[in-house]
Amino acid sequence: MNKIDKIIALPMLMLTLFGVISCGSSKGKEAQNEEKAMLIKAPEFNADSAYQYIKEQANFGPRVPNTEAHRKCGDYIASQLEKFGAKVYNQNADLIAYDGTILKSRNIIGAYKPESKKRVLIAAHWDSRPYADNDPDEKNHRKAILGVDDGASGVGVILEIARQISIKEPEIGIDLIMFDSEDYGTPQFYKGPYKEDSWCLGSQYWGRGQHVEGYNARYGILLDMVGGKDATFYYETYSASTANSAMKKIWDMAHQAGFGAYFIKESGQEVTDDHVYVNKYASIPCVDIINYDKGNGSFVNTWHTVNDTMENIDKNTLKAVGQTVMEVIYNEK
Ligand code: AHN
Ligand code: ZN
Repeated sequence: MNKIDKIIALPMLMLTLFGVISCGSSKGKEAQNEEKAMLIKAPEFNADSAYQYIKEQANFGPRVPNTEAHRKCGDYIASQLEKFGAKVYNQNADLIAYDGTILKSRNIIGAYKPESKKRVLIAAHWDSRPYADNDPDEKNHRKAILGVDDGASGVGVILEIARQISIKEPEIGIDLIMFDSEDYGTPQFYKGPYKEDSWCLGSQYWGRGQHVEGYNARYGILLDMVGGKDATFYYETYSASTANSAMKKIWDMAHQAGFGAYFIKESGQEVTDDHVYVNKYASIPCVDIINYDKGNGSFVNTWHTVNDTMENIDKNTLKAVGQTVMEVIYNEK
């Protein structure tokens, strides 16, 4: 080999070596692309339809337990699930609030392929908070909130998923769980004795005894505040530590489906929400998709205020969440 050949050979060798090395990791890329191509495309989630289901809930007024609006909305949700061909279960229970009030509660469950052992559950809470205790105006603190983003948005997305399932079922069984009495937790103004676990009463009840004996699911997906404009969903830290693989799967799917602007791959905050009790009591890993404003270190500014109304619902967000969840469940085998 003469000198000039050596000058060429060395970089060639390096290129080859580098080629081999990068091939090693880019084989993963190719395989990844193949996997992507193998993904089943879920049916098109219709955000207009989800929006309509949110509005219908809001039209009842605040769905605070022990009120007429609450009873009527419960019937509405159950009848929608029935209309979309689900097997409907009602879990009625008297649950005790932070101040001793007995809440006539109703968890509503819509099951598809109830005989299948392969299941995923999707949940939201359907009640709305009796207090706007985060409102900047103190005079509003004892007023009930309309709970459009906080409550109705998750149920609206779930009802649209039910409608989609009624047209074309995914391969696995799905349980759509509407938890009651999530948002009757101790208000900020309360001066009485402290009571533990005052939030998420419906999911605590369900976690301690499911709607069918021997119930199990691979994992759960909880939708909470999924309708706000420019919502950002971070890795909620309880989900990250107890349901990490399901969580990653959801966020990866969101990015593949083009909704990466909503599903941020960074850790957020820990939230005491229904997913905690699904995991803690029923031992089912559960992921919370919840809008969190990381810049402000808080939920959106309409949260637990009298401004949690239809004006703040954005169909693009409903689409991002609804389509992502559908892509996830239609790709389960
Ligand atoms: C607490 O504020 C303790 N948990 C938030 C869970 C929640 C309330 N989601 C909606 N409303
Ligand atoms: Zn709330």
